[in-house]
Amino acid sequence: MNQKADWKVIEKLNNITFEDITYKKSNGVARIAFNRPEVRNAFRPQTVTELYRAFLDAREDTSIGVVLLSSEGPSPKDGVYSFCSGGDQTKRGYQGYVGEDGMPRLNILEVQRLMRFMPKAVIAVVNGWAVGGGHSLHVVCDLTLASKEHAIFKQTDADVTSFDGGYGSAYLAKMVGQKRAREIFFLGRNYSAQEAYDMGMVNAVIPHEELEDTAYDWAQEILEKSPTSIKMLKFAFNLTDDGMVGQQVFAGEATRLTYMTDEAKEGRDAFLEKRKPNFKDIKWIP
Ligand code: S0N
Repeated sequence: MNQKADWKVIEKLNNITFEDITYKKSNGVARIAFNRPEVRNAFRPQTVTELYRAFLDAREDTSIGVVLLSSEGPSPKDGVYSFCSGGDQTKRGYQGYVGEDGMPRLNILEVQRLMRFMPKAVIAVVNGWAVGGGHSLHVVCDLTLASKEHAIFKQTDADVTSFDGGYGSAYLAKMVGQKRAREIFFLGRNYSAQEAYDMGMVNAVIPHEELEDTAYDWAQEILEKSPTSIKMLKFAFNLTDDGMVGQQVFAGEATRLTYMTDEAKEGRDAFLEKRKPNFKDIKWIP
């Protein structure tokens, strides 16, 4: 593989100038990275707004098939690498994380849903601490690659009373099993990349220096596959865990595929021409 990346940096989208994240694209791959290394890439409301905007752009861009969720670093203060340390606790108010508009929000959950339901593969590139809400984000990603030397997985939600009872915990349990998931949350220990791999929540442990290039290679490998297959497979994998919403997302795509048939064209045209539809030439294929 090893197709060289030719990144095009996107500094702003519409009225949002990216400060808390970096966003760039190359050959079908979008890379969205936390950029607050001095606070272990904790997300404040502004970070979440920027994340949402970038993910939305990646979803809408038909040239993009894979999104890498990564981070910048290490910290200029102490040289420590961090993927993300979750919600910025200095911004946590009485009812949520409070941004410039003074409104308390938990809108990282909207980012989680965007990642979960976007018809493209999302890969977590965990180059350091993945903690709290940062841990949850890696869980929501379709795949996770982890730095052999620097990745550390840890759940502090029960330490700071800010817990993810959704995908971050329940979906994690589907991945690593109930006992392990409860251990991760109830004890809040540190787990290395290898331990996370052995538990089944990491796809590969990669030498730190090769992590970003490897993630790009994995993305290129996925991009060689059929886009519709990747989309339908992602929604199929999601379906059983997402209840009626999972069915809705999967079924919407079935409707879209049906739109592409002569049968659907006849149904629409008959209505527009104010006549009865004629489906008699359509075969009832077993
Ligand atoms: C990441 C940890 C383990 C790193 O430890 P280390 O290496 O010893 O560094 P520190 O000295 O602790 O930190 C360096 C500097 O960074 C600041 N900082 C780190 N994390 C945060 C943070 N989350 N918020 C604000 N600042 C942070 C430190 O204060 C320090 O600054 P200085 O240099 O000025 O002293 C360790 O840092 C750690 O444990 N961090 C806290 C992790 C945590 O508890 N995160 C919150 C957990 N909860 C959530 O994220 C939930 C968020 C949420 O919105 C949500 C809500 C409902 C449902 C779902 C979610 C969801 O997101 O999933």
